[in-house]
Amino acid sequence: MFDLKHRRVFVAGHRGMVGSAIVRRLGTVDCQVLTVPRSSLDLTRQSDVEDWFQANKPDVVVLAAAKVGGIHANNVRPVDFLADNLSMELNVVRSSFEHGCKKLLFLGSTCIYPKFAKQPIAESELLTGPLEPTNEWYAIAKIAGIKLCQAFRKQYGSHFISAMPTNLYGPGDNYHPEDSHVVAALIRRFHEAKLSNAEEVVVWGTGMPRREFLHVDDLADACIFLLENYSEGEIVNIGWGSDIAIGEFAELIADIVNFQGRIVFDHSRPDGTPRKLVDTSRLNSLGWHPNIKLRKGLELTYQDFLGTLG
Ligand code: GFB
Repeated sequence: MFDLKHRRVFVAGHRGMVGSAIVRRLGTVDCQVLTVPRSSLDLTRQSDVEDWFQANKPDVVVLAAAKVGGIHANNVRPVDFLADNLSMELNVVRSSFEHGCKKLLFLGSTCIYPKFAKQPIAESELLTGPLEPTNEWYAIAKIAGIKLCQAFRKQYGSHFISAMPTNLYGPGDNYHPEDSHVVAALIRRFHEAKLSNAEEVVVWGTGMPRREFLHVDDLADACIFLLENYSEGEIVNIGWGSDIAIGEFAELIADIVNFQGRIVFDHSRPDGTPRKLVDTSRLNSLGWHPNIKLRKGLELTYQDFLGTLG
């Protein structure tokens, strides 16, 4: 058991969907949360990161900062997804070590697993086969982050851990029509179609791929649980436990938004990984389980989206 009480906890990436959920969850813990806006600290700049750690010396670091995006953004901006993520990881993890951080949580993604990994995907599937091409740049950066944490543990005994969340959604998501992940993209598209009385909504790909979705508040709760209860080198999957086909998911969003027209599929857009349901038995056996059911979580997220419209 690692006690977060009275610790200085740095959440890198606190403005993002994941980082902001972790800051909210840390609000229930008696600790001091440290954040720094991107305008004051660019995590891709090594010497600036070193100076910030020298001045602030956090006890605990959560690395939630990352260049993220949906299937299209990953596919068309490989340099950003590989280079920015590698720089942030190296700078933050190494500075954490050099300035006496006692516990670090690195957040990866389930796209680190091979495209055709055995389902549900156990942590042991890492590096057993080729990656999905649309997100291999991001996946390689995240695999490097995992290995970096494991290297510090092996060489110096650092308590650096890594968690692999499944596809996430929730308040604070990026609702950009092209760059977002599927949940935010479809909430926006179905909502706009309803307002304009459109007859149909286009969903990318065949509708056949399956995705597992976890509400970001569940993810944040799992992160705090792992910080407090886990300190092994092996990565830990964080997921909901079941998945849904994108076609069926689109119908669910249409229902929540109350769009009554047709759904059509654009086969010229990529499907990506056919399926990536994770095996969460490692996390479940430690005693953690998710709470927020998909429909309820999506209804809350739709409310969050409406709030962004002003
Ligand atoms: O959420 P998404 O972009 O992430 O796409 P990935 C999930 C599935 O939804 C894919 C389909 O099969 C998409 O083709 N989809 C349908 C759409 N309509 C849309 C749409 O309007 N927008 C989007 N974005 N998708 C990302 C990786 O993969 O997942 C990242 O590229 C990361 O590296 C992230 O791992 C969690 O699950 O395909």
